[in-house]
Amino acid sequence: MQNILTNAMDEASVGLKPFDEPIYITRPLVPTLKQVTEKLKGVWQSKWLTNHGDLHRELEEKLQVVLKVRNVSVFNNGTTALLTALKALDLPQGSEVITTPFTFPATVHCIAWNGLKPVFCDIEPDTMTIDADKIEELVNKNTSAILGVHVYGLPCDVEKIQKVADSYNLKVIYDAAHAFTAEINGKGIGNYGDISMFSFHATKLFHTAEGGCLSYNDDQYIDKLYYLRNFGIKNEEEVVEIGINGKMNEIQAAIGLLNLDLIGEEKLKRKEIKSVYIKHLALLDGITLLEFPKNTTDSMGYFVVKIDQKEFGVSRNEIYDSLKQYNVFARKYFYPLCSEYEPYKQLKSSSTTNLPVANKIKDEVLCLPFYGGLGAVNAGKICKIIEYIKYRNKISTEVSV
Ligand code: T4K
Repeated sequence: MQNILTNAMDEASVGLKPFDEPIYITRPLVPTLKQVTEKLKGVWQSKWLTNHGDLHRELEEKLQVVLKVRNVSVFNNGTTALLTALKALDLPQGSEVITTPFTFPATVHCIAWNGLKPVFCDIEPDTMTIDADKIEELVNKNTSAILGVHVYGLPCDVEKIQKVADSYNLKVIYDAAHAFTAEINGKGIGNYGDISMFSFHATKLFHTAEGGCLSYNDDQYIDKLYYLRNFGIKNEEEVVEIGINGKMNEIQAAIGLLNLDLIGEEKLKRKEIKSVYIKHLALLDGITLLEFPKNTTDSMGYFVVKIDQKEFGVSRNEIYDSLKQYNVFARKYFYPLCSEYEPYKQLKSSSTTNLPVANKIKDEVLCLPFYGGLGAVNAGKICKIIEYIKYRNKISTEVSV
């Protein structure tokens, strides 16, 4: 078996050796230290480090334009932002929020931390977002809201979801952590639902090291969110809400303002990497590439493939493990499903019969390294490694039969 491999397509003949440095799923955009120091001069002079400083305000104003939304409230991270969004909606304690199991734990934890009950709905096979056609059957008299996730930046079926919500008087919240600058027909994704949350974590295309924001059209949330984000304090003598400390500090805001200037170029670099991945991987049987619907824009946060083990010959897990041997650290976002986590696995809606699509897809998805600094050449090399993994398996299967 070894001989056949060596003669036909061994690692050396295709120029494959592990990367010298680990290749991670992403690397954060960073402005130069000089730029950061320059930007922080005013902060140091004023000694105003947090609590709604000038840079915090400037970032909110700029984000309204970039995200094409009416209102933006920035937070110290996306999770606090989402927690606060749910709090602001005043949903009845113990009521049910229909959501997706195919997401980062924060989405579902925010529901539970608010004293609400998550109810899992299956996902749609192509976009992997909550299946809008399956929401209605989960609605009952205790349902108060729907929390959709624009996973990998792929928009949920926002129109259908709104229709169900309107029929049953439900609130709609979107976790748009992955969807910075995503649009539907030219409209900023943060305009849909009652409130949307964006994450500005270091692993996101646009980041403030840690951070996040809420976007919303209804002005009634401006003051409410302002108070909730700052312990409920209205003024020195009045506390009007059961608030939290969700404030973004000036150092985070400074990084954000500088990064806003960098994301255009970063997106172009990612576009090139995306086209290299597509060119090579589209040729391999058993790999499905994610397609963004025509009327939507890719926010360039993730590059995701789905592996059909039967067709590809190798499972997603084997590819993931084999890539590690080449110093490539792909990620299985989102495996396992949130419905399989200890705190949620007993829920009725966590049953595999309720979530057949999500349970299939969780074993198929693989997020490949995707960031400008990766470069087209390295992206090509990752494709070659994947191709080699497939080929190696094919040869060994042929030899063993
Ligand atoms: N909703 C959704 C749908 C989300 O995906 C997230 C976060 C949230 C809500 C919550 O938003 P935040 O509260 O975080 O704002 C990462 C991120 O930590 C997390 O923010 C993100 N989703 C999730 C999808 O990915 P991990 O556990 O995979 O991160 P970690 O530390 O393994 O980092 C991944 C790779 O990134 C590392 O291997 C190397 C690279 N990296 C990471 C950091 C932190 C760097 O190069 N530099 C860095 O500073 O969760």
